[in-house]
Amino acid sequence: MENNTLALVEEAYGIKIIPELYGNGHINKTYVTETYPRLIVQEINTNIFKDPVSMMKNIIGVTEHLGKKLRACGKDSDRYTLTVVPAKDGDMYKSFDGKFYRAYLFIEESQCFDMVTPETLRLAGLAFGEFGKQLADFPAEILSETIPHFHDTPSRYADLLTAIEKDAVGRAAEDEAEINFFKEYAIFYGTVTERLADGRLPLAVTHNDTKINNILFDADDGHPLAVIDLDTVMPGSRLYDFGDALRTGAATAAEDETDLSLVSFDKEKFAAFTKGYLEATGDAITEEELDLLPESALLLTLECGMRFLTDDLNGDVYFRTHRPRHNLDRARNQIKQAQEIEKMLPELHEIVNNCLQK
Ligand code: ADP
Ligand code: GN1
Ligand code: MG
Repeated sequence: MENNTLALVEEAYGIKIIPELYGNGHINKTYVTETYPRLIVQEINTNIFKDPVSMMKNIIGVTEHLGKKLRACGKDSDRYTLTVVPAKDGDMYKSFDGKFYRAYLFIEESQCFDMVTPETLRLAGLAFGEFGKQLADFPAEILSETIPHFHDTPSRYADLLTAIEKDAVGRAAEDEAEINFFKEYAIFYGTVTERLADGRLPLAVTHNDTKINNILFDADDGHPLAVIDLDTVMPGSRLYDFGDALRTGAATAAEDETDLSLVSFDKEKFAAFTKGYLEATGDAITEEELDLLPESALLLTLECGMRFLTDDLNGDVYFRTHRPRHNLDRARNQIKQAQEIEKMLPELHEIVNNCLQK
């Protein structure tokens, strides 16, 4: 945030901001206030979220819905869900240069993790499962699609093909091996979208960005507090939430680890998350969804890998990068993880069956 804009944001909220980026998110710019009660202040990435006003409407609707339910059972909604803090004259602050800023109450004494233990992952399964359950009666029709075709994997594949064709920064020849890898899976990409389209899979209000660092845990006892990063809450498939949580939660290395010998998929963590998730979702989950849980981890890993490779080909215009060719490193990492998941699919199905029998 440039200093003159920063001062205006401070004025709009009556706060003082620490002028350093906070957290590990790839999309928005996140800051914390110096003043108490502390707030999280985010500059919304409007290259990605083209309609921030509708997005905030979604978030306010969802957090009020969750907040009401929490308060009804005696829980502190300021701690167990995000709470939007309005600016002096509106839900957000729009700066003179067209940037949008929003604020949330900072959930104190919390922590988030990029890598977790199986027990923490079981709790994350409960938290994401419960999140979906609490939103089952949210009127999906009032939600705007904040990023069209977000988890439409065939459309992500089409984006990759377009990026290869354009070759905007001349990297296509160098990325040939990775490109060929993703081409081999073309018929698999419709696994969820085709079944949503013909009704074999149900639509639900889903989070759509269930990266494991999008849950805040209690710093004291390690229990899940709030599911955060609600920018992509939209109608979708529960398989997106399940698969993406495992893509990150059961990873054996960081998403950008370049020593690929370290990159695999942890079956014990898969089992732990599945146990928690199925306990929370109970009867709401259908047979068809259960049958595809292992494939969803593969699909979401392939999809994210394609998105990283597409961004590398487009010249790093979407995900925040911290070093040259960072997106290519991330894509290679996801390729290795996808290869490992694919080999494990029969065992992962067995794990799901075991969880169902208990
Ligand atoms: P991004 O969309 O860029 O991933 P997030 O909304 O996930 O942004 O926020 C980035 C980081 O900021 C989170 O990973 C978490 O560490 C921290 N964070 C976000 N909201 C809160 C909050 N209300 N209280 C405490 N920390 C938060
Ligand atoms: C982004 O915002 P963040 O860092 O939680 C991205 C996800 C990707 C993820 C990959 C809105 O998530 O879809 O899976 O990076 N969010 C958006 O790390 O594109
Ligand atoms: Mg995030």
